[in-house]
Amino acid sequence: MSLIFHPNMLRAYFICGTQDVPDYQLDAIVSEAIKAGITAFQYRDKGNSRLSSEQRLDLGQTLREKCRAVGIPFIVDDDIELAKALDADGIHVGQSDQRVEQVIAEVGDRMFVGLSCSTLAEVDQANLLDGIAYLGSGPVFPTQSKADADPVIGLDGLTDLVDDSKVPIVAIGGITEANLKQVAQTGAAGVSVISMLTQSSDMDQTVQRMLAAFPEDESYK
Ligand code: TZP
Ligand code: MG
Repeated sequence: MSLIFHPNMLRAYFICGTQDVPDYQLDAIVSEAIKAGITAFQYRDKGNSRLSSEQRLDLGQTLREKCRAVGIPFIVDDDIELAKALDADGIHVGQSDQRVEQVIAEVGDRMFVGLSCSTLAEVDQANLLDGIAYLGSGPVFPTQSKADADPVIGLDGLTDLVDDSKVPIVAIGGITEANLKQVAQTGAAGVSVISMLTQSSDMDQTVQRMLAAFPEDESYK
């Protein structure tokens, strides 16, 4: 059984893979983040460090079970076969990945779908579709974690996308404890982060600050 999407899942959304931390540390880091109270985890494995499909399945299974044990969604980035094999709760795709219409048609009945949108034109396109649960928008600020990131959209750019989108938006890119409150003021439902958590010296405190900046939205219940 996979979890039904809820916007509160976007409050403290952690993304990690072997491009962010060595594979032998992933399990421990994700476990620590889960213990600290993240509201979603995305397994995103890209680039040179990418594991073989067998290894991804193996590690993914471990991470998937950890998320299941505490009832937070396990989301796979851009790998429909892996998402299916791991019975993921969600799949996230970018604009240059497999077309979102195809993803919705193939797995939309068994997992929720997230889409990256960094321009108003992309949000307008997404608004025409049914079956997208949330959008991921950014980079809001410069990021060290993605070499081929789109141009920075800034807080004003993010606000425009939030105002335009018919589904909740999770902000991404360069989010730190110092800018969390400003990001929350844009109307985003939460933040998705890599380095803020992988480089945190106190994960409990970092996650608490994320949750405090994005209080649980009771109106969704
Ligand atoms: N997509 C847009 S920016 C980004 C991704 C995956 C990287 C976010 O990483 P960080 O370390 O939170 O800036
Ligand atoms: Mg992608």
